[in-house]
Amino acid sequence: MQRFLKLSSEVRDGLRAGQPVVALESTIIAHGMPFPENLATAERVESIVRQEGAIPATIAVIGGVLRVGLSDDELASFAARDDVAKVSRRDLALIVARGLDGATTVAATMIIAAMAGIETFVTGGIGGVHRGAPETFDVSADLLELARTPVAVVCAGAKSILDLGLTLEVLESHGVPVLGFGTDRFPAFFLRDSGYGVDARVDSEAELAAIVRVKWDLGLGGGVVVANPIPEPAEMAPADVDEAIRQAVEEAEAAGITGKAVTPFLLSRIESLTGGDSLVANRALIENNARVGARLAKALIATRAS
Ligand code: PSU
Ligand code: MN
Repeated sequence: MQRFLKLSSEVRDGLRAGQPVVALESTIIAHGMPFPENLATAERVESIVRQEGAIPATIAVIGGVLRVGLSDDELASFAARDDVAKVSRRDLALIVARGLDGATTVAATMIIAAMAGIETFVTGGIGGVHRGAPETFDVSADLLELARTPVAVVCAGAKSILDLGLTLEVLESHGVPVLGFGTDRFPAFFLRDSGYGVDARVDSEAELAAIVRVKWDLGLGGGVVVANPIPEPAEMAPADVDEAIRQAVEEAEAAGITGKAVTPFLLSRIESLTGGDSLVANRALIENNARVGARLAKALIATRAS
């Protein structure tokens, strides 16, 4: 598989030298946030990871090559273009075989991070079980990837465009630990508490790293969800979030949106329906995740040495 994979020289040298590296996804850039806020956020996240002493590795498919670590121009191009495919596990072979460009979801980013030897991945929110899934079967491939691919995913939980109760049930079925960072509540992206609990509250990056390392050393494999709530000052009003999500879900159903188009449709409608508010919150939570992720990557390196 190494023939399909290309690491930037910074990422390659860093991994060889045992430095902490943090994977970042590109679907959030190409399909999760509007231009130019997506580019500003992606650049800011990379710079926070650096400030914390880790190397950022944004992951995407370019010309059919699995790329780990993008140049500034490549990042800017993914942010500005509107013709980049959304690539999850099932799309990877097709996009690579045809030599196309693709933005990687949480699932596809985990796969490529693991190929490259990166253990920590920072994003905003993971995909999950959609509302109405008992009828539609719409369950994000992110959850199945978390079940099988050994990467720790730092996120602010998931948006309640999803059925978060069912999402947590599926994670449990597949043996994916959901660790609350400094909280015993599962966060709902814009909100610090979804109404559901986590498996365990963990208060330091060192303990997160210890749990993740033991999971892999036990041979259990698979991912871990590190659920890091949005900082309090950036939290949105629950009533505003609930109403925007209710309306967005209703519009998606009325418009007959299905498959991989569902999540991008809902995200963009929520942005419009909440005005600029959701974007400000989005940015605050992912920057917060970048800080925790970089520290977790460092702590994971320390557990290797011992
Ligand atoms: N949720 C968000 N923002 C995002 C996504 C999800 O709050 O940008 C993106 C991520 O890339 C995630 C993908 O992996 O959507 C999930 O898509 P789907 O539901 O089609 O599996
Ligand atoms: Mn889906």
